[in-house]
Amino acid sequence: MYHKTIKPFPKDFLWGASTSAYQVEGAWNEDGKGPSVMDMGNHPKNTADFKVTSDHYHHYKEDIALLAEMGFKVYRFSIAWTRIFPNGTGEVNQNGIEFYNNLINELLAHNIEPIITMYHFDLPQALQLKGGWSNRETIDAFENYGRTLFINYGDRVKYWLTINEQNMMILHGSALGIVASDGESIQKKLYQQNHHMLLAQAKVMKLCHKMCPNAKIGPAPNISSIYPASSKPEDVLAANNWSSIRNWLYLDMAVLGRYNTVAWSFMEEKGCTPTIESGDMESLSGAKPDFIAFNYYCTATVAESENDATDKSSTGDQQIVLGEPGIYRGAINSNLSKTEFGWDIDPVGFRLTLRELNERYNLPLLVTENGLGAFDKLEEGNVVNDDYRIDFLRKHIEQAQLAITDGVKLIGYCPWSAIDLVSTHQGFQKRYGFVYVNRDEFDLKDLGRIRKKSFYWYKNVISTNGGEL
Ligand code: BGP
Repeated sequence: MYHKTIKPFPKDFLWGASTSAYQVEGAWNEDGKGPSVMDMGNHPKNTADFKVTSDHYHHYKEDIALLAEMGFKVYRFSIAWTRIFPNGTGEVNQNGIEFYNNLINELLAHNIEPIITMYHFDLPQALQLKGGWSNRETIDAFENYGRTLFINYGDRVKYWLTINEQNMMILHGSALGIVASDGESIQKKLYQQNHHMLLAQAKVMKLCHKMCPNAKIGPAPNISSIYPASSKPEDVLAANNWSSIRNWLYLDMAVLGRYNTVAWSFMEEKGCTPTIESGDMESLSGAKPDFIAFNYYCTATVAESENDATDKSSTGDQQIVLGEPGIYRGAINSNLSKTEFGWDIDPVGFRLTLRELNERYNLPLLVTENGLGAFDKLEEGNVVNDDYRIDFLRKHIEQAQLAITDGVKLIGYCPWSAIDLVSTHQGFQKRYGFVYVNRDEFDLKDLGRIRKKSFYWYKNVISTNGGEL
């Protein structure tokens, strides 16, 4: 649709950017922090580990000053569960409580609203050893952790996100370093874990509304529109299959309190429907989010499954689609270019995704990740000319504005990432930030902070409220 007049971004639009604790903080075993599954060395050995990362734990004041300089209205970060509860449950670690108190206060002192992700892939290792999300006790541990966060930070924090990319943890756990492959029963196990995470999320949303009536809470999956490889009806059906399994399974439950029917029939077909205990469905339908936060990197394109041994399962990368035997297979979209890391670039697909979410759920939307991973180069005179990132973000923000003009209730945009940090499985060489962190894969150098060209560009975007892109 071509619009004669493009609507401006709303006056109170939440411009900012995102990080996650295990990828940015470092200080992995300091001040009483317990180990998380991410600290247990699951990352590929030729990439940086998560021990020091960007050392934000020791640089947070300097980092927040930089975010303030860009004019951020919000900053989306995650709390490391293991700083609050080193063992996932039990005794609270006061040093951890204090670190996030300081972080939140520092942000507010700079007029930046915190948006907190409660859990971003880094499950406490102590819980993992007791079965992790397969164990229903982890649901209670998450609720207890949520309660502790609301008690300590609920007086100042208005925006909460429950679980980052639950769908990617279930579909691509090994790419994220969080699930060991475990033979044939793995899918059954994963969808049971998924059910428990959905329950944990519902409980925490309910609790948040009870304890912090002025705060808002929502899920934060990775959502993308799915294209059929052709107009062949079987391809279109395959796209519908993948969308139900990848997207709507998670959001239908979070928003509508029910299992998506196609996703359920997929689980039946694969013999991996979860065991649902009495009271579970009431808990799930009794909680409602205030908004939907979602991460968008690119669309996916799929074709009809061949239903033979040539169908492959997706594993290696959270954005590269291979397929699901008997359900769909990944296809190449020749209309799209790719990033240096092989991810499709699709700004128009971003507008489509926003529209689909808006139509399906009619809730305010918050973009909590979107961005370009690239091999940035620090050039002479300490400059980083990341014009490719500016181009990527500009095109996506343009499409976000068109989506707003289409009628989508978009409340904010937080690209990935505020500053450079360690990628999920491709180390420090894959950079996303507005701020360059001076270290290499293994050489920590001085960890200095250097403003990239995109830093100045984004500052102007924010100060003109998207008027100048
Ligand atoms: C999302 C995660 C982030 C982040 C981002 C970029 O899946 O929520 O934690 O890292 O993707 O991915 P990567 O680091 O693999 O490039």
